[in-house]
Amino acid sequence: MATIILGAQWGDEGKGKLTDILAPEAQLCARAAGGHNAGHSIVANGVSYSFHLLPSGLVNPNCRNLIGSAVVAHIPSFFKELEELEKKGLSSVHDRIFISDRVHIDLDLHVAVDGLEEIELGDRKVGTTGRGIGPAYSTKAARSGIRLAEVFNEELFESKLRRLASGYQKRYGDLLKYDVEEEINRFKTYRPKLRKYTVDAIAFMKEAQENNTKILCEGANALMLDLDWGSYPYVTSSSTGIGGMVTGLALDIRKIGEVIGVVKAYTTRVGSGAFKTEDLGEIGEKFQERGREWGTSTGRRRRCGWLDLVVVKYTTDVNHYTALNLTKLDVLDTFSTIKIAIAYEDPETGEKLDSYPASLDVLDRAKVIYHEMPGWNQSTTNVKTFEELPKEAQDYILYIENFVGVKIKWVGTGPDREAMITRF
Ligand code: 2SA
Ligand code: MG
Repeated sequence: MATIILGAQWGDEGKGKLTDILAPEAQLCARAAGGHNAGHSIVANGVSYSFHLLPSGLVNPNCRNLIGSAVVAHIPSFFKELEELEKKGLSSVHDRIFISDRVHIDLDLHVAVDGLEEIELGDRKVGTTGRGIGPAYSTKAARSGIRLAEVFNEELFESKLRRLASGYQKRYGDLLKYDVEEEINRFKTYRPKLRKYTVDAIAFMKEAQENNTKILCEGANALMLDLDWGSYPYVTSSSTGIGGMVTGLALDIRKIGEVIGVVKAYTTRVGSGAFKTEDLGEIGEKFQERGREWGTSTGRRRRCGWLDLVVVKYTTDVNHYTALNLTKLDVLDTFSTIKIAIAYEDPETGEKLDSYPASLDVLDRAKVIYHEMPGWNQSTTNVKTFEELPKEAQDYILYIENFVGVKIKWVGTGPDREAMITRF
């Protein structure tokens, strides 16, 4: 059976913590898409581990881990992350990580191009993580990308890489700070080391699913950053929703169990793009400080604002969650009034928009309609049962559940692993 964890906003909802809680039961933990742009930290046995490209099931010594076929893998980061986990004392990481031979390589060339593309966009820049993700997926879509399987054919790899590099060189000239021979040489060292981890992910997943392995599919980024469904063009370049999971891992849809949407009790976003409930004043600052809202991969300060249920409902309609995990409830502990966005309205006609609009113009113009609720003004940190929560906090949870139409199974009440209410 597969349990799927997905981000229901713009990322950093706290997917890592739920993954960590569910990981002890999992025999296999898999990433389907994205690359080392993802980021979360997990605290286990007093040690803090950072994950970017690797699946976080590595913290569980009994869990095998797969980097699925729709991931773009930056090989130096793969080795560096493994090394760091090993240094922190995680056992047998090298024997428990597998990588699909179909992943596309996120090259240092792509990393260099990422920065140049952002400069070219000027004030329309996406605010990427600078990890080469967009260029790597563009190369893949243009059908000139390099798959891991091809890395093992030295001649083919080198000729494809030289061709790619010369294409970008023509476009960017001296602006491109990149030496193709250096990258080719680096791969001479990686090539023999990579063999051991490389698998045919179809056979790997088929075996796992036929044997009823407990699989945890770890979402990266979030649906509002999805290439098809997100707030395009301010998105990442992969499929971050349920569809991307099925495609990236060749999941047997009859063996999908829970699809969990992770929702932060307020909203954050890093990078550019519309954010209707963003608060640039005191409230946003309070979320930022109380919620420790800094990017785990790039250290960027996250933009903050009230919970937007138009967004959460929209991602629910795409991802079809069977349960929700509401996270960081305790960050709201000190507000006397709490606001929730429940609709967008056309300011001229006063008409309610049906859903999150596809057009940036419509989105920009839209007026946000808020529902106000009384805050609870007391600490909920480390509360472990729903009944122990103040009445106003219970009402907040029930309001969200009712609005979205999906049960909130878990509620996060603090950074500790134990600070989680499991309702049923
Ligand atoms: P990219 O680099 O091409 O994927 O960037 C495109 C957009 O996607 C956003 N994005 C993210 N948003 C939130 N968290 C992400 N991961 C790291 C984290 C980010 C960090 O967990 O903290 O450390 O800054 C992530 N990755 C991509 C990005 O901001 C662009 O808006
Ligand atoms: Mg993150």
